[in-house]
Amino acid sequence: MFPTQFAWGAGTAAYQIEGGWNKDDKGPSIWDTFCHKGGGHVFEDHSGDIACNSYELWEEDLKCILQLGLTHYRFSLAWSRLLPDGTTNHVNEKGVQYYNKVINDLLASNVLPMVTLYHFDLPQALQDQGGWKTPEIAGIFDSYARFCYETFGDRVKLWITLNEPFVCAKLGYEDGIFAPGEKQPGISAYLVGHNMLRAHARAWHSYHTLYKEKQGGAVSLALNSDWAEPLNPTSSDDIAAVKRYLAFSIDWFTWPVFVTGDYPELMRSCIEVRDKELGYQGSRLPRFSKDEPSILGTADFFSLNYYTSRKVKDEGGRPGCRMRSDQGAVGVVDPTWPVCGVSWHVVVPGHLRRLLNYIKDTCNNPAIYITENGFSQVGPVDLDDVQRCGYYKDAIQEVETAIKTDGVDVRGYFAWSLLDNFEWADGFRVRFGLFHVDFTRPERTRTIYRSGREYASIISKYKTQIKTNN
Ligand code: GBH
Repeated sequence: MFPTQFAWGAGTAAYQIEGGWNKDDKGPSIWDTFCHKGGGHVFEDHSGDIACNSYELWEEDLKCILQLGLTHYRFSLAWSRLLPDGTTNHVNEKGVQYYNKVINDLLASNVLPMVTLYHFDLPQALQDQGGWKTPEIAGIFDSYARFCYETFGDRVKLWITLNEPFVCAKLGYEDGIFAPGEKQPGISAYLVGHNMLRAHARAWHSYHTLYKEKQGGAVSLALNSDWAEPLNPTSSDDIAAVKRYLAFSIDWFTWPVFVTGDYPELMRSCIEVRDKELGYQGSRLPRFSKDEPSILGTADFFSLNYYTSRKVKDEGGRPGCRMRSDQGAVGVVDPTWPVCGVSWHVVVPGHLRRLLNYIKDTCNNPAIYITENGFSQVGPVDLDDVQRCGYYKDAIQEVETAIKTDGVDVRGYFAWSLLDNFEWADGFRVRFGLFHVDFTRPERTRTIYRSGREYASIISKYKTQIKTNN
């Protein structure tokens, strides 16, 4: 039994579904650039130019949402569709109209919007000025956020400022496999993470000073993390490595926002040891300035994206200047864990419950929305995706146990994703949808998977229970 008012949702992100990459007045984003430069950065040089064409087919998406019986829908705004050069100097009214229609249609259908301001698609014009590596980006993001609160906040009450700063920083600047594709290991990711936290905090403070009273909504940022366990549970080195692994993934962002207002000491000390060895004067991990608005306390709820798990082994003495060497730990896949779809994705349902408890224990028992959790399919399309059905059932069961048995304050569950879509560097090869999308047809026909029907029936069972209890 789930609490009354539990949010049952599904999510998408603008670049992954909208298409219309240069329709009307939209400006390019770093993902447009990254895909268009070709060279195999993205599987078979796929791009989100058309994707699910949700920019033109929103009403088809709405039908899917209604078919599932969702209470909430999470989607993101394409910053450069609203503000083509990233600044409020120029507003694209067509973009405003598009999102107004999405929001109004949802509300008219009794579905509540959860809106992400930023899901990986920085306006290219801002990237050209240094993007997330420059301190100025925090103020620019804040202006964009205020514009969105002002324009949509009379109707949107759940806001996510940034999706997964960890992924933006690490995949975009450490590994270079996501846009903007920069590979400056051991340096830029820390800077990018830092400016993302500053940007988020500015936008949270703006909401609370200027809009909270009038609009009554809540603002957070979406954090992702693997669950981690020691490779050898009797090795104290591996146990210590797990602590470092978590310090460099989830704690990196939760400590500043929920715990101390600063990075985990463990993370700082690991990096500083290596700084000295490498002859750096200061630290590569920036410090928060006392003259800026505080980072601590800038989340009205916890937004968690969870997919997978790793076994962690110590590799303490590894030389070099990389996040991995700073951390002295590496996560590996346990060969006995079932893989779902793509190779990074091993599924251990009980680990969602453990991660929820970890957040409860380390972040002062926050209200938690699971804003992403899902399972993919690769290879031939199989609408009868029994395995994914099972994974959804198990995951949701673990959430229920975390609530009932462990007292974790979970307020909602959002499946990822509503639709098969552009899965970033994996292109259209990896399908996370509850609905299949036929990318070979101009209509981009949506067809429900068995897992979509399974999810719909879980939601409808919940709704019946709520009715009978009232
Ligand atoms: C989410 O990130 C994103 O928010 C969402 O947009 C995306 O569709 C969803 O994941 C599914 O991937 O082995 O180097 O290829 C979750 C974090 C980051 C996990 C990329 C998988 C692949 C790493 N994901 N990572 S790699």
